[in-house]
Amino acid sequence: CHQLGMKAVAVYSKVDQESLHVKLADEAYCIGSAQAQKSYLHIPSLLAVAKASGADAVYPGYGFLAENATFARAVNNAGLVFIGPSPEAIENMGDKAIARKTMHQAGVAIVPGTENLITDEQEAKFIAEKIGYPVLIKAAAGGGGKGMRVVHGSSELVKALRQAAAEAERSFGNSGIYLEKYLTVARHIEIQIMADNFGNVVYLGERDCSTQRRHQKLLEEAPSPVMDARTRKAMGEAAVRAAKAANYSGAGTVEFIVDDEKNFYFMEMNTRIQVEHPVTEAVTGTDLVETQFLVASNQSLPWKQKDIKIKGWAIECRINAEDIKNNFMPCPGKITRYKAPEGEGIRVDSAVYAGYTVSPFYDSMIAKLIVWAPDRKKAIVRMEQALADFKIEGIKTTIDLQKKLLDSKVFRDGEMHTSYLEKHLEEII
Ligand code: MV4
Repeated sequence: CHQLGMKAVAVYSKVDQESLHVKLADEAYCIGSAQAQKSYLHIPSLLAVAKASGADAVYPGYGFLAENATFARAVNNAGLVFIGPSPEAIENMGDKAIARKTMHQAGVAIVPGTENLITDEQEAKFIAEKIGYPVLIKAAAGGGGKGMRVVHGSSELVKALRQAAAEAERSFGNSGIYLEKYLTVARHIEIQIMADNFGNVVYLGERDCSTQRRHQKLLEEAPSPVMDARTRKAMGEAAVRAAKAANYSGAGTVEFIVDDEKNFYFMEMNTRIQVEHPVTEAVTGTDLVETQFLVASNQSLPWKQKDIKIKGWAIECRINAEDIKNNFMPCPGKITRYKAPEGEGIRVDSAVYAGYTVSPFYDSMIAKLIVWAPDRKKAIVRMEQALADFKIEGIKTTIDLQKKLLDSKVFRDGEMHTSYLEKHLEEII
């Protein structure tokens, strides 16, 4: 905001009074208690602050209400600008079964599976036989791995369908489920796109997010070690078709699952800026958040597709307040020492400082360490040095885990795939 000459108004809950975003903003308002339902998720309080402060626009970031169509609609109806896509685009991409159908119709490859929501168990059984086991049951209202269930053979299918539907109903209030072939040795590669309000869409290359544990990303890199120029163009153009089919505006990410022959299939679209966006900024020389603001103020995109060039290599390590030795349990507490690494090609995005107390109420991510270097080898060395220079005391963090991941043969060889850590994490830590 300050870079664009704008004033920034922050909101915070009672336990976040000492947060960095509160200190950095021009004005800050307390909107309620620690429990997110009573503060960060409470739409009337947020709108009241927007009105009282005279704000023109609302920036949702990547948490809480960032992909909530009801919130986007409420912001627009209050005469403010929601910095993000339209409520309709958020809604249509939020239903993963609708998104799948939209993408298929737009000519984007989808994983073989059911065309519609499952209504008939015998038909589901027939489709599962046809595509071959293992298959994956996904919830229409899920996403990010929530509500997924693997089925290894036809004898398990009917029971799994019933359980999955019941669980989806309980978790999301929507029992809709669908089937896909489960690709076990595959990569999670996502394409960053940016669209303006005039139908222009560009892609900004890919991020490889295959290093995950229980659907939590640990480390991301750009470009992907398995990418080549031809596949990048094909995936980028598919992502642009996806965005156009969704009438999309703003920053978005199209997630693909990519098999070992570089066949790629649409998984879902995230309708927000993502945690790992800095690796894309680093290799494209762009400021995606600034561009979100420009697009929201009805300016056209500052680049054409030919202006986007991928240069060098970037890696992000997520630093979480967690105890790796205790099943990644969140580890809140007071930070007694905090020294972030600095130097050429090093970026730290963080909300904490020495003396800050990490509360147990929210996500455990406390910092993101991003490095850039001319090639992958140099980026890994730079990240190792930066991790060695990152000193956080008083709480347990994922810094040591990140050192071990970087040192692992599978990562060094660029061969991490989505199911790898489910089986081999214990060997690394
Ligand atoms: C898949 C898949 C393989 N086959 N779908 C996970 C998050 C959500 N975006 C979809 N996800 C996946 N969907 C099919 N048909 C693999 C993933 C996946 C994954 C699966 C198991 C363990 C770790 C994973 C990490 C990333 C993606």
